[in-house]
Amino acid sequence: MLTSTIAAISTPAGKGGIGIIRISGDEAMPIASRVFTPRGKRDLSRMEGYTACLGNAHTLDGEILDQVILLCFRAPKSYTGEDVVELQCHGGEAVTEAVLREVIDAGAEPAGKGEFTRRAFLNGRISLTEAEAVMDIINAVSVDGERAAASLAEGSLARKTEELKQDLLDIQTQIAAEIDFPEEDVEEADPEQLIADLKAVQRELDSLLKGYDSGQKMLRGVPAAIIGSPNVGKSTLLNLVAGFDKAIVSSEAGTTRDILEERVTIGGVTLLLADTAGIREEASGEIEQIGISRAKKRLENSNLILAVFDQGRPLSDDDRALIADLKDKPVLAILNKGDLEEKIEKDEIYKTFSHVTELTAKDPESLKTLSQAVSDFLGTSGFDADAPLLANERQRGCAQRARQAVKDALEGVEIGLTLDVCYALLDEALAALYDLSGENASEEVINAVFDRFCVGK
Ligand SMILES: Nc1nc2c(ncn2[C@@H]2O[C@H](COP(=O)(O)OP(=O)(O)OP(=O)(O)O)[C@@H](O)[C@H]2O)c(=O)[nH]1
Ligand SMILES: [Mg+2]
Repeated sequence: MLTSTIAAISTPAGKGGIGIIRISGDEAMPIASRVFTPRGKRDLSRMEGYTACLGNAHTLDGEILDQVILLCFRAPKSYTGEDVVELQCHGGEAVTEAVLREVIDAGAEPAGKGEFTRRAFLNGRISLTEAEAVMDIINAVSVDGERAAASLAEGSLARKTEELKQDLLDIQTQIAAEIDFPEEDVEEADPEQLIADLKAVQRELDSLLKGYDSGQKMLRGVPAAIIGSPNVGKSTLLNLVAGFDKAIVSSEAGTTRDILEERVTIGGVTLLLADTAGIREEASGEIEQIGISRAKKRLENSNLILAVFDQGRPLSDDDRALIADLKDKPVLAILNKGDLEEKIEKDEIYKTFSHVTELTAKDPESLKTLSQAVSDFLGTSGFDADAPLLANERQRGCAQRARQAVKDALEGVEIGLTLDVCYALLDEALAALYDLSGENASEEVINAVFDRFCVGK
């Protein structure tokens, strides 16, 4: 299977300046030479790695398709670790597809999902966590998220995992000496030292796990909704964050009906932010009623709810009903219309919600206040994009297993269990870390990882 030569379009579908066809495998260059003719005299079979060549891509019959640049990478110094040829086409999608078809007819196999990256992993070019990071970069929604994914791809998590494995192996060596040569007091393990070492590893794992949630928010964005009674200024708030007049604003109650969604970046985090219909008991008709039930549904699926209230009037029955509904939800309460004379019962809001911010959505200056409040709420203000990060549930599960085993070992030592029990628990922790980096990951795990990829990566 690994010896076949594969090909796919590696640029996203759609219109773009260039389209890249990537070919990887022993036959990459021989196949490319069947559909590519250099401008000048050049022997492609002797082309060196990291060099480029201008020429024409053509059908096997010689009909010219496009002017392309051929890039040559030689094994093992390529993305996959194999010979790789990339053809950069300048025509549109149709041309790129036509060239790929010829490449396939010339002997390449269509690449499966993530197959280039899978080969990179199987050839030892990258660890499983780095492979996963490749996909996280493709899907990252915010700039900080992208930086975090890039740092993963450079191996920050792989290095951290490596360090932790080494620490555990060192501890095991200490213990093994004690188990194997109980008589010799030269090698005796100091229980204080052992406990301190285990605690240090546990702390590292704790901090990895603790960073998981904020990392996820950075990588994937946070589904968020603006909720409130009619006319409190929800749409004005959406427009403030979006930076343009996305939603209709009017002094009429019940303006917004459909859910309006906008991807916005605020306080470094990307929110998938929805403006919703004002929720009230007495809706004016069927359409508003439908809007309200959509708003309620959206509220359930949001990890951040911006609950808006109007400071310029006392709380209404609708406001109070909403407050009761929102009690145990992830709410950042917004007291809007700070420019008006205060008539609202602020205490009730502050009493119910632990995160409250006061602003004036009409005033662009309020964006700063909101940014700060959002990043405080999400706990992302101190996010370090360069720190090692667990990128997905699979990785989190492995780290969790390792942490549990280390914790058990630590407790074992503290209550005086025999050292071989501790040794076995550390074996378990190590196995979890090996799973994390993919060193002994099963076929099933590897397949699951690469199934999430798209073709061409
Ligand atoms: N004084 C003042 N008026 C505001 C502020 N924010 C919004 N408004 C006004 O409040 C009215 C309602 O604003 P919208 O943004 O349409 O309110 P909404 O909550 O989306 O209303 P519905 O879609 O009907 O539920 C408009 O006349 C806005 O100009 C503010 O900060 N101060
Ligand atoms: Mg509205």
